[in-house]
Amino acid sequence: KYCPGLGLVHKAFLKNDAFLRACHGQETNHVPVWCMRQAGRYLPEFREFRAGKDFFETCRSPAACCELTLQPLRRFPFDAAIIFSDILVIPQAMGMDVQMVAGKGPTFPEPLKEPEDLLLLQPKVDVNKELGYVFKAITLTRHKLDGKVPLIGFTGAPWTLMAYMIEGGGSTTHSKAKRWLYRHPEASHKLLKMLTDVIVEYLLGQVAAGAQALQVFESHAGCLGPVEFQEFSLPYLRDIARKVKDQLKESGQDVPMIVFAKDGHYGLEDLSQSHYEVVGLDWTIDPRSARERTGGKVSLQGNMDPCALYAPKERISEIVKKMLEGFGTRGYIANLGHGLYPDMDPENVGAFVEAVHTHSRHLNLK
Ligand code: 1CP
Repeated sequence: KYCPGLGLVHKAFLKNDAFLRACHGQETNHVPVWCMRQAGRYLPEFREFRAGKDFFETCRSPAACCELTLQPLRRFPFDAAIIFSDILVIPQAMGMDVQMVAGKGPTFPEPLKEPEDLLLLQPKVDVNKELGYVFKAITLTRHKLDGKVPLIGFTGAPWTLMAYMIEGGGSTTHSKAKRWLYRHPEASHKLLKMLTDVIVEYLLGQVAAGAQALQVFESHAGCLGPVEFQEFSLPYLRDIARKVKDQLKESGQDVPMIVFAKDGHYGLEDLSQSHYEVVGLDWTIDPRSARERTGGKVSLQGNMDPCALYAPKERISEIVKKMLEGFGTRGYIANLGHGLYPDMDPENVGAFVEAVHTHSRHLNLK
């Protein structure tokens, strides 16, 4: 297979394909595991590397992104790497200013306020020009990984990105963004469509650069209800998967896609029929009921409460065992129900990974 920027790559070069096999529901010796935010502030080497550097400057440096992606893999036997970047690089590529403010998180000095503001966005984004730095980071990281584990690329989903672009940062209610859904439904769809177009190109660019799986983060599904989800989130999630897959099929590529709609399990049945191989779950759903509701149609990923990592190691091991028994070891990727927090003990992250590997090997022998 030829990928631009990658030269000749071959599947056989992958030394650990457990994650990709699990995405496709195939048997594995152990359940693969990775963590959302596995590159992050809970690691002293991350804090040291990032110290004094602007967050989005770091995102724009392929060498820095590569280093930060690899850091957690030097410590733990994770079964996948996720490229270090952020979902908010897309609003930036569309012409918006986004800054990372210490203690506050991502901030848009000039968020979208009214539908007229859509005219301020780039109508046609050249992803190679605006986001080529992410593609370079992916290619470099893929080379440096040398087939150790697969590399996951990612994007924010349209509704989640729209919410940030209107709220101007994090929010508990998302009332400014939801105001658009109820007051300006047409403009909302226009924005969601613009985002979808960029996202499709962005994901295809990530695959061309070497990403071996793709995760779509609908982090703000939880502030929508089932009706709004049906209208403003699901159709775009489907569109993204279908368009990316159609394009990849043409070049004979098969790249599994994961959809993670946090707090959106009211939509679980629909998500399991949205052309994604894997549905990611937060911790508010029981593994067995998630399996039932998705009818064995997809692989599942998740969903230990991140806060369980504050428990003593023996307790983590018990929680993991129960989770594995609930999901079963086939078509399953262990993860947390959301990202790691900065105050988590790296040792407990290691205990989590080890528990997944040990218990799942054991369960597979039964
Ligand atoms: O200085 C720092 O280190 C800031 C912390 C940080 C990090 C490590 C931010 C700010 N982003 C990231 C990297 C990041 N972001 C990754 C790296 C890969 C990995 O997982 O190891 C990923 C996948 C993201 C994706 C992301 N960014 C999401 C989706 C996942 C989720 O958490 O739901 C979201 C919502 C963001 C926005 C964002 N970026 C950063 C923060 C603190 C936030 C959340 C802000 C908020 O809503 O309050």
